[in-house]
Amino acid sequence: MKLKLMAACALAVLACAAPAAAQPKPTAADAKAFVTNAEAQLDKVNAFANRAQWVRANFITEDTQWLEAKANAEQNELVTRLATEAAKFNGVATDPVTARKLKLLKLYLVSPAPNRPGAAEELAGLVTKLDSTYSSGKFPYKGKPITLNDAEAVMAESRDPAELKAVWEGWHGTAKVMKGDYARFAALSNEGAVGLGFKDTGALWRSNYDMDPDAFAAETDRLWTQVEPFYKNLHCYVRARLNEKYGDAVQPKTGPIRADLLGNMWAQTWGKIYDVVQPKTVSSSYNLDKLLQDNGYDPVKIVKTGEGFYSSLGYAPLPQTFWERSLIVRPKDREVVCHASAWDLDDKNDIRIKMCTKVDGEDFRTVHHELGHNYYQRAYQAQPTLFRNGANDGFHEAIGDFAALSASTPTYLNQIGLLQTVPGADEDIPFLLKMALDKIAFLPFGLMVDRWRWEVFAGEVKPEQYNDAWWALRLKYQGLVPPGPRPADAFDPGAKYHVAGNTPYTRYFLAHIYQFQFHRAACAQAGWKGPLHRCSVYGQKAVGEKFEKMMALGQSQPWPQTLAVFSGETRTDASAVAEYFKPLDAWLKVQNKGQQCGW
Ligand code: X8Z
Ligand code: ZN
Repeated sequence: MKLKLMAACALAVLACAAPAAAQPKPTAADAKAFVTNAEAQLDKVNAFANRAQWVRANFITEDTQWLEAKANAEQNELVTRLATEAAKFNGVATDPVTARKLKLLKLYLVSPAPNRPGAAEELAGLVTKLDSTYSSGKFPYKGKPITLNDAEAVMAESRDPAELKAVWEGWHGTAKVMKGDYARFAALSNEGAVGLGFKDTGALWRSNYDMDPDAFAAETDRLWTQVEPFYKNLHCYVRARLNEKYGDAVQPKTGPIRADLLGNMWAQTWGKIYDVVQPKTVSSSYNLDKLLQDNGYDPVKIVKTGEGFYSSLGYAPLPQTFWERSLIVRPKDREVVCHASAWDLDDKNDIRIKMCTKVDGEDFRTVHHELGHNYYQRAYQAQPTLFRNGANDGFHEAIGDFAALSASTPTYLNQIGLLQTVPGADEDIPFLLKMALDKIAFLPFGLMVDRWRWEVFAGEVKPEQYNDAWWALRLKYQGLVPPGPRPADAFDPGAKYHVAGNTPYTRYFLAHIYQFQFHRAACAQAGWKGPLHRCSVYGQKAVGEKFEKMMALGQSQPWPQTLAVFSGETRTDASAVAEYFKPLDAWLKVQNKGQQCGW
């Protein structure tokens, strides 16, 4: 009995006060040995968990959910135990690499489990179930059940407000079954975060940016202030055009925009309604959706084209196994997680993507986005386990978007034979408007998703307030309202993948700023003298080489130093966003004359 207690104490150092006096003080060498051993254990548990996750995401069944939850629980238990044990080196003067690894160990899990029997299993079970429920969500429409993909196509293409409202409400209704599980999941995740010394799960997430968590929150406020005026100009312009199209009864001239009119289920990108809001005086001579379709592109050809862009920067081709093992098209015969993702199964060369690719401009860009994750994973492969990650998670999301900024230019589309004639400067405004409908419209959404979760994890928003708090933030940041009153049992946050799938979201807000910083730095390196939005670094091997140097560093040092390696800058800075969109902002201000902007 006594022995058993001792063993339990050794595993849970923090919970046991008594044995401390008897133990010799750990040394720096002990700390180094500890992290080396921890990394070996992580490699082992991850190899199994990665496979289980891949299989569940590609074949959602009762059994694969069971297997994934078991693997994730084991991974979670191991990491939580290691992170707890790491505390015994607090105050030990370790070398800087070991010190960083000890810190990263505590930040490794998105949702650590409470350190008590059964908790990791319960948490992992909820995480798998929420993600699977979202991914297999369907609702009846015109007499048959439709998937999110079908619903998204209606949101993008329909211009009938009644139809948009019905489909929007149908999809959002699928999330209400998740509310109870989400509340339980949040409580467990918080208990785990507190066990590791964080205030709550939100504080854990905010601690992963090489600065104090409160300073990071303030940093996101600062960045939002930099871009908010531009978002408001875009909102104002788009609202006026929607009002012209749909009339006062559907979209009033003043106040917020109806969330189902913007071409996207979450109103996070608005590019699909370019036809509704396009400039009246000058039109765009091409439509990327149409170019891809007319030129016989299929999903695999889009991925090959994406690979071609990265090859032009000097990167080695994707391995043969990428093509054999990736999921590129939605299978008809089974449930899968269609939300796009990029995987590294073995930290060697087994990289893959998994997405239900459509042949359109949106997925042309998403393919570049996903491949960016894969090229990053490959670049930092030689780093030790705990450094095999993005400099921060915003970097990971920005790599592929940076590539897509060049790959979206008419110059590039012409170089790869998609576009016959490169339009002149007279088409700058249509081009920039299309880009802003995706990149600028996204910014407040990129911010508000985690503002909501930060409030939930901090206990400021209780389960009965989940939906109202969500819409308060949707209104505050995005200036949006739902198409009609929401039912009392609605759980609209759960209708967004990253909430159901427990993926932090501030990373995308950051990425929407970093990608323009990378782009500006890359164009300067390439000697580009023209406007930023017309620059493409396709084929610029020297740029690729320098970018690779940054990527290869992974998470081995604080991100500001890593940013400096490529761009010479040490801060996140939206001035590159402003520079890229400057001509459009000026144009929007003229269009908005006489309007009462804001909401
Ligand atoms: O989730 C993604 C990627 C996978 S990491 C497709 N994105 C966010 C979203 O879809 O909500 C990319 C941009 C924002
Ligand atoms: Zn991504």
